[in-house]
Amino acid sequence: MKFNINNVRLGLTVGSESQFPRDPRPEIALSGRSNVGKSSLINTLLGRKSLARVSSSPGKTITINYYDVDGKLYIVDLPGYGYAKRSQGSKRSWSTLTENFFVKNPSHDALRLVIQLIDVRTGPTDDDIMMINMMIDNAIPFKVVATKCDKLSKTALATRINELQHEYFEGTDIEILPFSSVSRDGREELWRIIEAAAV
Ligand SMILES: Nc1nc2c(ncn2[C@@H]2O[C@H](COP(=O)(O)OP(=O)(O)OP(=O)(O)O)[C@@H](O)[C@H]2O)c(=O)[nH]1
Ligand SMILES: [Mg+2]
Repeated sequence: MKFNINNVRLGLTVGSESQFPRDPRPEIALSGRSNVGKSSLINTLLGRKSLARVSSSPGKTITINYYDVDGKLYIVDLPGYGYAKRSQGSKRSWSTLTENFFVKNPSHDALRLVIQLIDVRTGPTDDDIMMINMMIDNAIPFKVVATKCDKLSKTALATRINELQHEYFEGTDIEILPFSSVSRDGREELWRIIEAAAV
């Protein structure tokens, strides 16, 4: 499916499970720890500077934001996890809402793909690995994308991606896609993946 990305807007902001959309429109969700670059990736994909809010104070908003792409697709910005300074209560509401997105969501069948972000330099955290295992266990299709690749030189990047691939995903069909919201590297390939998934 192709999309006119001049026709995008924030469609829905969901703060509790009763607000999940019920329409069958395909959804692509962004998952990853706080500050990994989910909102920046959405802005890069959609060619907007500040459609999705890039956090100056990470981990504050605990809502799930649905970006309406051309009336045909939702790109879903999930709240980031693993933000250490968050209060206990706010950590709990993170996990309840996000868990419900995956398990109690009336439009569960609309979820076509989760884009799981990892920081290219840090590599996957324990929480990232937990997310990936949850998606494998529940047969949720996902793609691992390494962000902030502009922070490494070209050769260091190739080495690092190889290293991560071998250390974490050896013997699986999981393939890491390098991405940068600064250089926009990986944008075209990610669009192809989204277009193929959003059928
Ligand atoms: N150099 C570089 N910085 C990036 C990149 N992507 C995001 N950042 C920076 O990383 C910080 C966090 O980016 P966000 O897009 O807000 O991260 P997020 O995952 O949406 O964070 P939460 O909303 O808190 O979950 C910001 O300062 C961004 O400018 C990237 O590809 N390269
Ligand atoms: Mg964000």
